[in-house]
Amino acid sequence: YGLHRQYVADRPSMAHLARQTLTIVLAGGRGSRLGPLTDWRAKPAVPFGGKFRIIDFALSNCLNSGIRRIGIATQYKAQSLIHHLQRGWSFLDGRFNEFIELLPAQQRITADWYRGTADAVHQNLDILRRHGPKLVLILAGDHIYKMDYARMIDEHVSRRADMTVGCVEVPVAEASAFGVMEVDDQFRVTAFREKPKDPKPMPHDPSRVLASMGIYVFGAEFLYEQLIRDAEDESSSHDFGTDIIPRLVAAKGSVWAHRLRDSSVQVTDGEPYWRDVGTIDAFWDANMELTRVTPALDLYDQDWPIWTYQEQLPPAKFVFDGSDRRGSAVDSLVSGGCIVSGSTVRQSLLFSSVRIEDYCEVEEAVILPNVEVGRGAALRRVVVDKGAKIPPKMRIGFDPVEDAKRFHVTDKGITLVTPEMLGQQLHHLK
Ligand code: ADQ
Ligand code: ADP
Repeated sequence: YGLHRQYVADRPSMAHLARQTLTIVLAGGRGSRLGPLTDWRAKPAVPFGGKFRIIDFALSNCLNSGIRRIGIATQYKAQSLIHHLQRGWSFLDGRFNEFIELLPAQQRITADWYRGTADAVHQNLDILRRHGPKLVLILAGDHIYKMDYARMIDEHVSRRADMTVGCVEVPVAEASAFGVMEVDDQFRVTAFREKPKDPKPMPHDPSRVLASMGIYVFGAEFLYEQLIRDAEDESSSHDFGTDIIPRLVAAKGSVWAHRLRDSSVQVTDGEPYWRDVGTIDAFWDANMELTRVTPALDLYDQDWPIWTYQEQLPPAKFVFDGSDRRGSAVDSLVSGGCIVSGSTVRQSLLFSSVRIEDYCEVEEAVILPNVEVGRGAALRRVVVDKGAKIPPKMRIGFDPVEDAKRFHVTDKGITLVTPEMLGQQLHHLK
């Protein structure tokens, strides 16, 4: 007891640990399973939830966790992401040693772009060292969740871990998309395999595996040593999941798992909310969930706000055009600048400045900003990309065979419509 008390007394506060931490958000991947949605933008820049971009969730978690030194590694199709970060996330104050810094791939060490996630951090080693953090938190910029990272860091420090990996339980059927780990009863990682074909389920539940969230805490010096060693290894693909973690676990390093369950700021049905919106179906599903009366992801929680950039726009407006139809939306999220005129919108998300003309039916639709839906059009189970103009009377989502000729129809029957599929050129887009 005496020892324990002394330890607790010596222990830095979570706020102190958060201040000693620098975060690198990995935002350079392709996210290729999102198909045409990521033709022109990186996955972290994909709009989500009526007014956010996917990366806003990881960044908001940082701020809400007290972490205010953030580097963002960008590479693939970064213009839209950079644009968003510059407009929405440039408010941290350098005078207080707070910053959000862009770390574009720029061939600082060799002639290579970021080859893998570990290489993306390694190529910024000099920048990391200059900031001199004690701890480094590595995040993926492409998941939707709320998490208090200070708790994960606190656990890392109190366990005196070399590395801590954030984890969640996922169904066995999805395991091959993740790093899958085995842990002992203290949650020390005893085995780790990246995207295994024959994953080993959790001992108490054969239907689930413990999956890596792709987020990690390291002591800074330990991380630097690992990255330098990895960079010298020519057989490595320079990826945390494929190379660094399996190597550390095999060498019986002190690698621990931190469950989102332990530290989640909200738990629904016993499972914390965490979504990898990696496919169009998963993207549509996660957006649709938000139209429920009490969705698992509460965007209205003032204690854990999600920050974003938003344009100054007039309020959403619903017009009764004087004939037989009232403009209305039910079970829907409607952003600023939208006008719904003489049409009904059900179970849908309208991002900013969407116009719905008279006599339209819009149902289970995710409509990104600046879309126009012409008079008499009908949309069902669709995702409409930014700036598309749906011609009057066009029906989408009723005949999958017809739709597949022009648009992108998923296995689940969700239709993705982009301006290009409608033959609309970039210079016509708003
Ligand atoms: P993956 O889903 O394969 O697995 P990955 O493609 O490595 O994820 O991307 C992880 C993050 O890093 C993303 O935010 C991505 O944008 C970014 N990224 C990818 N390549 C990059 C590069 N070359 N430069 C900069 N950023 C890059 C990972 C882990 C798994 C874990 C899942 C959880 O490897 O173990 O289960 O994430 O989703
Ligand atoms: P923004 O950054 O303007 O908010 P998005 O998030 O929709 O826009 O990102 C789309 C990005 O892709 C923009 O930079 C846009 O200029 C670019 N883009 C869209 N369509 C094309 C195209 N057909 N050819 C080249 N670039 C395109």
